[in-house]
Amino acid sequence: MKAGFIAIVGRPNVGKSTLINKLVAEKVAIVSDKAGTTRDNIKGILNVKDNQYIFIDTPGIHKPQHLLGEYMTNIAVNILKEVDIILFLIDASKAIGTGDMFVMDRINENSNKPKVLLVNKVDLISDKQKEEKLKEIEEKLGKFDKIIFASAMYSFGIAQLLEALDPYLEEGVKYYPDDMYTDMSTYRIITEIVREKILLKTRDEIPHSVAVEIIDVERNEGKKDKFNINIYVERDSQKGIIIGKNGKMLKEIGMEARKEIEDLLGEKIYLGLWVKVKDDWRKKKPFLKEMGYVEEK
Ligand SMILES: Nc1nc2c(ncn2[C@@H]2O[C@H](COP(=O)(O)OP(=O)(O)OP(=O)(O)O)[C@@H](O)[C@H]2O)c(=O)[nH]1
Ligand SMILES: [Mg+2]
Repeated sequence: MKAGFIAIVGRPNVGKSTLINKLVAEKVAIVSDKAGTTRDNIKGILNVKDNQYIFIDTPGIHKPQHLLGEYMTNIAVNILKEVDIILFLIDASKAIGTGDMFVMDRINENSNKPKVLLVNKVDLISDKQKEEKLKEIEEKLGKFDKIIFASAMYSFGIAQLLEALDPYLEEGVKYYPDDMYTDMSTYRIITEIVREKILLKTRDEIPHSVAVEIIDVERNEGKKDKFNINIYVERDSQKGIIIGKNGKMLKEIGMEARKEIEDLLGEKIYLGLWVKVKDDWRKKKPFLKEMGYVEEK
């Protein structure tokens, strides 16, 4: 038996959540094209023969602009101190920039554990660009214990990644039962599914201004359960956009989310979505706490 905790870190939008979902072959983390999608540390557990890989997806590390951003970056940075292996993701299709170097600095400050660099989105670059990328990595980021080229989206490089991590797992331990693949509760996954549908349909500030909470579940004998869910935004104008003309947008969000939640639960449900305004909630600690976005000490 061997096991290890592996933090998947990197700047926003490099594909961390896409990778963890591919690794555990389940959707544990939501994915979108908007930077800042993930707000929690999320475990994805993979058992291969006698190896247990415990991956931790993290929010993109960035220079925060408000309390929510601070929470997101802090939990991603703090987990660096606790894991056995650091898996640092960069985007192959973009030049290595200050955002990546900012993450590298946080890694070096907080961990002396093995560091594996995963160059993701290689489907977007040529073989020649791969060679150039290696030089750029050495110049801007320095040395790594291993470097892997992969495409989380196309499941390319996954086997090589598991092989690269194998020597760094700790002998003689196992932390989770075989059938457990995440630490996310079903309710948390449900609110994240709703948030994902909103992220995929909105732009500018809206994706960042949305929080989702389950208010209650009405259970009636012989009828479908009804999940009442609040969607919080920061201003009235955002509420209008999410509801849409004649409620069209909210209806679409509801339909898409409901289908996915039904697949997850294996039963039909009603979904009641309610849009509420909480002015500037991303800057307000009590509300962040209510949403679970405050670090437990
Ligand atoms: N072409 C390509 N796109 C990818 C790949 N992996 C992820 N993406 C896309 O990149 C975008 C961001 O993916 P996420 O997995 O949400 O990125 P993340 O690093 O978790 O982002 P944050 O949670 O915001 O930090 C999405 O549009 C993905 O579909 C890949 O291997 N190739
Ligand atoms: Mg993510």
